Amino acid sequence: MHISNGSVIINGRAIRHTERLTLMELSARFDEALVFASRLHAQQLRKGSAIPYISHLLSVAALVLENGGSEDDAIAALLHDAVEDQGGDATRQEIFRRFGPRVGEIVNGCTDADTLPKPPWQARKDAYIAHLQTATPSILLVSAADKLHNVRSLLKDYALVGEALWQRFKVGKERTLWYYRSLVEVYNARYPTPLTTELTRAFHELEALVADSPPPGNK
Ligand SMILES: [Mn+2]
Repeated sequence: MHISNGSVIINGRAIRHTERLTLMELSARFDEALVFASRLHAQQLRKGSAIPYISHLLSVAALVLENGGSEDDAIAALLHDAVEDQGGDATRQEIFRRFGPRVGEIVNGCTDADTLPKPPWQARKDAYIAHLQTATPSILLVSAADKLHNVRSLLKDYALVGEALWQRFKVGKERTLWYYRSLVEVYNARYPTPLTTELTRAFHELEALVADSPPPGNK
């Protein structure tokens, strides 16, 4: 693919250029990751819905490509929940073997628990937020794209079910919102890009929507 001039988005930033530029073409590795992710998550649904889980992985991969991610970043986006939700360390090893260490390290950086039972929620989330302080741009890109798609799903589902939405979350409304607020802060500090701006806007929309709503049955 070639384009002659103008601006391109590279790693989340608009770059002006005047020379011919060779843009990325996705290879058979990407196709392999698509099928691998689809099979791995075939039995999984999105939280509190009948939506096949692959929809989330396709959306996160699309956001990564739209925001200047590389092929490795996009493959990692397709596989970012594979270790956590589908097989733990055995799946991690298969990802390293099939897609290489660059993809494997991004998936590791997007995984907050790979043991069952998972460690306690607060310690796990505190550790994940701390880890983002030193995470690579690729990890920040995939992680922020993941959270943007989750916040968009929350906005859509809140319109459907209202405050009952929070029953899907082990720790309920306030701590779930705290987690997203903390992540948005880290992305803004470490990865100030249009993707982060969009995530921040969507999260503020969610906060405004749910502010001061009483819990269900408490009106
Ligand atoms: Mn995810």
